[in-house]
Amino acid sequence: MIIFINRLIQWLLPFICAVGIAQSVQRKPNIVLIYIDDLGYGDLSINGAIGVETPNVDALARGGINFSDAHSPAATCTPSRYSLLTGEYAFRRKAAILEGDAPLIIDTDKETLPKMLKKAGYTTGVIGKWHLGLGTGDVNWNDRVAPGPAEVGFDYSFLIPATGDRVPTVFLENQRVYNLQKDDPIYISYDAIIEEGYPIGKDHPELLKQFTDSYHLGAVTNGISRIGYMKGGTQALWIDEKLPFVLHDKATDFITKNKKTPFFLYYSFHDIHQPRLPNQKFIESSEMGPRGDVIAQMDWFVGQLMNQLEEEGLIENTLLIFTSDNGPILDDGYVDYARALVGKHKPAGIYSGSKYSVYEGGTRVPTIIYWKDKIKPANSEALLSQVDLYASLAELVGCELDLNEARDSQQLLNAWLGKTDEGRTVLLEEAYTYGLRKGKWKYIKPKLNATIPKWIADKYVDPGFNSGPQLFNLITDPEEKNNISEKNPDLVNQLESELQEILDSN
Ligand code: NG6
Ligand code: CA
Repeated sequence: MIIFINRLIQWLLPFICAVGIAQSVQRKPNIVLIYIDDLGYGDLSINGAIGVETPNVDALARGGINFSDAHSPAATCTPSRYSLLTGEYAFRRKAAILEGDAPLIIDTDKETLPKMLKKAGYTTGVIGKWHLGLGTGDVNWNDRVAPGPAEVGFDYSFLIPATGDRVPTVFLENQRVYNLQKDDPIYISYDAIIEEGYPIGKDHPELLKQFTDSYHLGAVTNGISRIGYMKGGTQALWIDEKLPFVLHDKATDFITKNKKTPFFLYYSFHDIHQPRLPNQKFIESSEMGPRGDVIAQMDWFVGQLMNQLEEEGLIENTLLIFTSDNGPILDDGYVDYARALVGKHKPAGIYSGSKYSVYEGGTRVPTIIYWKDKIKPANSEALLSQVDLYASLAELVGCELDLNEARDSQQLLNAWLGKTDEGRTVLLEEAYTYGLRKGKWKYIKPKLNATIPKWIADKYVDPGFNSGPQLFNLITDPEEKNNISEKNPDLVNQLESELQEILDSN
């Protein structure tokens, strides 16, 4: 009987959400998710940045909820985005940073955040960085590239396929290369150098605007050498310094075209990821060199988007979420003097670690919810993960989830809207190993004899990698400096088994 009822509910769900819309078209808010790349907790002036001003984002934080303990699901991009869009922990899919020719890692029959919102009557769009793979392997970039965003629930897409530092350095609009000329087809490779392809940085340092480490020495386009090799598509190549303007135009078009229906815009910035090449307008707009300048650039574009929402009369009916996909990183491949010029600025605020790290700095990211006149401005210490946005937004739009849908996503809408400080009781942090937050405790699972990719080992290893278990009391030691695991063996065992239970669940 129960199975029958479940099936019936499952079958009826699209209709249930649809009836919801028919009754309340006007009341469903637009949802704009501004997803910044590699922005650290401390990189906003409202959170203590030194040497760069972020007046536009600060205004959102002052007029909305500014969270101090909200987390990206993981300490790198692909796993965080996988969790955000599926409501599932990334370890279930073994999600890790993908190359630019990797297949799509979201199964097309899986429920996703945009599919759920579509059922609730939303028009959905993704603009900006994707980095979840495309196609099924061996992609032909001269044809429609599928499966991709459309197959996982986006009505419109305009993508940076992977990262700014990976080929192909072209946009895809609705899964076709933007501005591709038929007589100049595109080929890319991550293994072998392509004959007659773009010159490579390894052999042509004289072509480079910004020097790089030994990992980004492939195809040179627009004076920047990237990871991977590429040939063709000359007219389609993006110009890094203009990239945010292109994304902004596409985002504003999407909003204008869809303002009559509720829309969901996943606006995924390239800033402040490497390579950091601010537009001329923003050069020296900070005291920190390119990394600070692209923070200022990002802030300006957020302000421009808010102006548009205001001008189009959409601001009162738009829920805005501003956050980042992982913690900050200074030097991550290109010589832009981020480390040398950081001065007193602390990209992760008081927290230890950075992007790639299981310490708080890896996942505790700036998080702001803004909804003009609908929420009371406040600061919130609620413990939250972006994996929870799925179930929480489903609640907001009146969509009931199927039993197996978004299984790791907790419905915490009241915490996101600042009505309570009660968030999660337990939070999983995914990085090269796992962290578990519970109450005041932070436990870090040991990862002994780990094979660490050489580039991580070279630069980013946290003290404590390959060490034993670590336990911190975040109330007295938010900086995770004092490992108290040896004094608390029972607690360590208990947290280890709770963490293992999550990892073993399937
Ligand atoms: C790493 C790149 C780094 C950056 C990162 C992805 C090397 C040595 N480093 O592999 O530059 O592109 O991937 O960043 O290759 S993320 O924010 O998309 O996760
Ligand atoms: Ca990132």
